[in-house]
Amino acid sequence: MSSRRRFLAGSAALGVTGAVAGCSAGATAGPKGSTGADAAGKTPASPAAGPSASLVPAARPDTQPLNFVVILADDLGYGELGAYGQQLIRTPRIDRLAAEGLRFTDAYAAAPVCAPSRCSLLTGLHSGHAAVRENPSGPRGQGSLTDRDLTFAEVLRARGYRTGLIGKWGFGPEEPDQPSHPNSRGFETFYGYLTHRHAHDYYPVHLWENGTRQEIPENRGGARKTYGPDLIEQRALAFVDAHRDEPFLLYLTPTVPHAPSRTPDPGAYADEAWSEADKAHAAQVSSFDTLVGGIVDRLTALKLAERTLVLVTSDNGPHEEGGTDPDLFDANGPFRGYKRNLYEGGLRVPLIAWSPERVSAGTTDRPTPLTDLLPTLADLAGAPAPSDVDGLSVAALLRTGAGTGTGSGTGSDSGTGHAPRHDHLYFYRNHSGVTRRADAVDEGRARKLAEAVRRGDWKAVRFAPGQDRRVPDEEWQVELYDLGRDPGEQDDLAAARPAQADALVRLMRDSWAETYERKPFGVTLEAARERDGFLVTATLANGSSRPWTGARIALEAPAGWRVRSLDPVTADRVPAGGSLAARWRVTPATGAAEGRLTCRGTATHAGEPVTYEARVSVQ
Ligand SMILES: [Ca+2]
Ligand SMILES: [Ca+2]
Repeated sequence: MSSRRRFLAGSAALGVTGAVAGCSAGATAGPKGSTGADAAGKTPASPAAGPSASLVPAARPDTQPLNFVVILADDLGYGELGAYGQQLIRTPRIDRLAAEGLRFTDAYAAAPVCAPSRCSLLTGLHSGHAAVRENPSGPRGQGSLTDRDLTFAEVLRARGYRTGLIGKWGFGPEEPDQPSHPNSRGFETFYGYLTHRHAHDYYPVHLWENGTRQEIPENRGGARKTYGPDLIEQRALAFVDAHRDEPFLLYLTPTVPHAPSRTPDPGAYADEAWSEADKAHAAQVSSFDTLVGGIVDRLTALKLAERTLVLVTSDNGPHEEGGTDPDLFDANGPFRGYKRNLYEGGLRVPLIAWSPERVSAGTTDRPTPLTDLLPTLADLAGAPAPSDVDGLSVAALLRTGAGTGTGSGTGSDSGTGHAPRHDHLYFYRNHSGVTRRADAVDEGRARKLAEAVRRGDWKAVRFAPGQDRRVPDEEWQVELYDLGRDPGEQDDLAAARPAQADALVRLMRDSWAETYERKPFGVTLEAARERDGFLVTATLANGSSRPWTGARIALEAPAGWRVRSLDPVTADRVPAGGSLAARWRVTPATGAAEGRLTCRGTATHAGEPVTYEARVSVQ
C-alpha cells in the first residue's frame, strides 16, 4: 500500500507545547516510552480537536517567524539586471532591493537548464545527486520528483509554515494526485504550469489550481487574450493577502524571460531599433522587475516587509531562443557562455537577499549555489534540514551587520559573516537541445555530456566524447581556468597545470552517484493487510544533524475503527540519524470497506516543535 509523506496544514499563532493530544494511540507518556493501550473509540471526533490545529510555533513578540518569498526568474542572465551592470533594460525595483540588501556576486544556478536547476534548488542536492539531472528531451521524457525528494516547502511545513507555489513547477506528469505534484511535495497551494513544456505557453488554454485543471477558453485557437504571467502575478498577491497573519513561504516562479519572447506590450522598448523578439525580451525582464516590485509593495502595505525575507534569483543563464540576441544586452555580463553551457555564463546568476532591518546592505563573493536555499530557509525558520543535502546554510550572511564586505575573491569570510563555505561546487550537463551561440561557445560540444567543478578560484570543465558518463577519464577533454585572474574563462591552463586539473577531475568523479541513497526523514507509514484488518507500521526518522527530544507518533483512524498499539509510541530522545518506529493492529468498523489512516510524528528540535504527517488509504 502506498505511503505518502505529507506535512501538516497548520495555522499560525497557536502555541505548541503538548504536541499530540487525544490521539487514538499512545495516550500516555513515560520517560522510557509507553505502550498505548487498546484505544478503540478514542479517535478524535473532529480534526479541529486533534493535533492539526496546533502546529505553528508560538509567535513570541520578539521572535516573529520570518516569512519567505523566493522569486525565481526563468533564464534571466547574470548581466540582465541594472544591479549587475545592465545598460539597456530597466529594472529599477530589483536594483533598489540590491542596493538595500545583500547582493551575491558569485551565486550559481545548480544546472544550466531549467529542470535539473529547479530540482536541485527545491531539494538541496547538486546535479550529481538530485533526482532530476536533465531537461526532458526525446525518449527520456519529463523528469519527476518522488516521495523521497524532500523539498524546502516540506521542511518548512514541519514548522507550520503556509506554503505556496505560484508559477512554473516544471516536472511531470501533467496529472493531479501523484508524488511529483507540488501538493505532494510540500506546497499546500499551487497555481500555474505543472510541466516544463507547458510553461513555454504564454497564452495557455489551461492552468492548474492544485489538482484541478482550470480552462482558459478565451485563449483557444491561438487567441492571445489572457497572458499567463498576469494570472501568476494576481495569484501571488492573493497568496500574500491570504496568509498575512501566519508565517508563509511563497515560491514565485514566473515564466519570464524565457522564450518565446512574448509580451502583450513592449512598453518602453517599443521604439528601440531592435528586433521584435529583443523588444519583447526586454519587456519581459522589466515585467519581472515590476512583479518583484509589486510583491514588495504588497508586503510593505501589509506591514510584513520587516519580517519577510525576499530572495530574487534565476534558474540558469540567458537564452538565445526565438530570435532573442543575448549579446545585444550583454546578458551574460563578463562571463563566457549562455544557457546550456557549463562556463560561468550558463551557471552564474543574480541573487539578491532583501529584508529591511534583518539583512544589511552589501555584497558577498561567497560562491553560493542555489542548493544552499533549503538549508538556509530551514536554519532561519528553526526547522530541521536533512543532513544529507549538498547545500549549506548562508543564514549567517543574512543578518544585520553581516553583509558589509565587498569580498576579495580569495575565499576569505571577512566582512561576509561566517557562513560555511563549500569545499567545491559540482555541475552536470547532459542535454540534447542545442542553440547556435551555446554550441559555438562549447566549440561544437553542446550535445556532449559535460561536468564542471569550482574550487576556490579554480574551475575545471570537461566534455565526454558523447553522452555516456562512464567512459575512462582519458577520453574526456578537460579545461582549467583561474576565475580570479580570468573570469571570462579564456585562458585554458589544463596543459600548464595538469596536477590542478587532475585534482578537480577527481572531485567530479567523487561528486557523482548514479543513485543517491537518501537518509530517512520525517514520517513514513505502511499498512499490510491481515485477516481482520491491517498491521500498520510508522516511523518517525530524524534525518537532521541534531537530536530530537520528546518524540511521539500517533495513529489516527476513522471513527469506530479499532486501533491497538503494539509498541512504545514515545521516545525521550531520537538522536541524529535515529528513528522511532511503532506498529498498530487496526480493525475497520463493521461494514467499512475502506478508510484513511493518518500518522503524525512530533518532536522538539532545537527547542522548537516540529510535526510530520503521513497518510495512507487502506481497503
Ligand atoms: Ca530556465
Ligand atoms: Ca558578456
